Amino acid sequence: MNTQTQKVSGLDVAAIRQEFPILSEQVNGKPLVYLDNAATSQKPQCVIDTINHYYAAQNSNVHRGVHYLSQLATREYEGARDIIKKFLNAASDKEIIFTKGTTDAINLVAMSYGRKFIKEGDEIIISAMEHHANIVPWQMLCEQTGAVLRVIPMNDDGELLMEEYEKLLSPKTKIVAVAYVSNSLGTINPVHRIIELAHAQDVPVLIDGAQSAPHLKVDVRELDCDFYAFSGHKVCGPTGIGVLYGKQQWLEQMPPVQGGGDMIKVVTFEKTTYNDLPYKLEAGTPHIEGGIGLGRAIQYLESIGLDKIAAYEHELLEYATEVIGGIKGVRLIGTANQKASVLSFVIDDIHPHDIGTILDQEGIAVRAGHHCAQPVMKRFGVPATARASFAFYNTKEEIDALATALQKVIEVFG
Ligand code: C6P
Repeated sequence: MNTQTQKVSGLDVAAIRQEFPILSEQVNGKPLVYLDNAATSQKPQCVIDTINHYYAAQNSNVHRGVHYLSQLATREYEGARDIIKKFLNAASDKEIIFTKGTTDAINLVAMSYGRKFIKEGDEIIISAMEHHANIVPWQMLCEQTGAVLRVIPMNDDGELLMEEYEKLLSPKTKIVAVAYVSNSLGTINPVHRIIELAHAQDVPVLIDGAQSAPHLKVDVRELDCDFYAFSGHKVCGPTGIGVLYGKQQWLEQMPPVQGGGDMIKVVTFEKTTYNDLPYKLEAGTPHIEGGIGLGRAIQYLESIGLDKIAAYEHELLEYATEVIGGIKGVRLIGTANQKASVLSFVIDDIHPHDIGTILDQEGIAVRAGHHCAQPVMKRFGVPATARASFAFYNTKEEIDALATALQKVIEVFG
């Protein structure tokens, strides 16, 4: 362990690593070096235990039973909602909608807000660096309604051209949807300014928080975003659970997209009245242990401190930029001034899949591909990139291991 690293950030990374059982695994006879955190984070023992405990001692359906277990499960599940509300500093539990993840949350807004408020000729603004999850649902909405998708361009460093954004905003704009942090470039977008400019024209803003939630402290009221979406599995929680935060004033007006149990008050064959928020937008038996596990994951992150996590990961990113970016033949894709946790790169003519395969032989996990951001690859004229993405349990030694393995890649293909 690099003691300098520990001292500057105030994190005891060696102790933190002990809490993640998977980090002790061997891969191809080498210690696992997990640098694919933007795809999904690893899980600490406390989250694994919470899920085990749920099935061992609490399992029951929620919001339905008068019996002990149902009330217990409901209390735990709603307790998790409250943890998330406080984590985001939302005004009310009614503003926290459990979803399957970021994708599901954005689709919910596109299909519900979209159906209600977006008509033919209206415009939806997204950015050039969006994940497919923040492109395709809006395209589908455009196909259904005749609305038009407008895209904020970016420069060669992977920074949004804000003056172009200002030009795109118009009375036709009905929503702006942008990522806080790009998964393929690592850019931290100026979301405060994006929201301010949109609100000046009464346009609501959805922030895709999939890559910001694990790394940046977000206060939705200070940010003043209208919607904020994130995934549990990227914040040390389980897969299949995520959150849509929405301002109550919007959620109240939004029709349900799915009908079924839990989202109703009264059903007759003639007419159904819908439940209050948040249940109106949560049809069916939810992912109960997912919600509870996510609550535990957020408590865990908060016990470390998002500010400390951000500072330490920033050190890791700076170190990796220097060490990996300094290797002859490596070209970094995404060199924005403000970045978080993601280092995307290509090496001369070596295909990123070959890079990923050789790194895997060394026990190093990175993602190689288009990262579900094909328009970004097109913008930078590459078919794919290799991407190392860091979490607070990574170390500078692991970045050194990556650098050594990349030298091997270059030797093999060079
Ligand atoms: N990005 C990556 O490797 P889901 O799959 O719903 O949990 O998250 C979708 C999503 C939306 N927006 C951004 C900015 C994202 O990064 C992701 C997920 C992963 O980059 C898997 S493709």
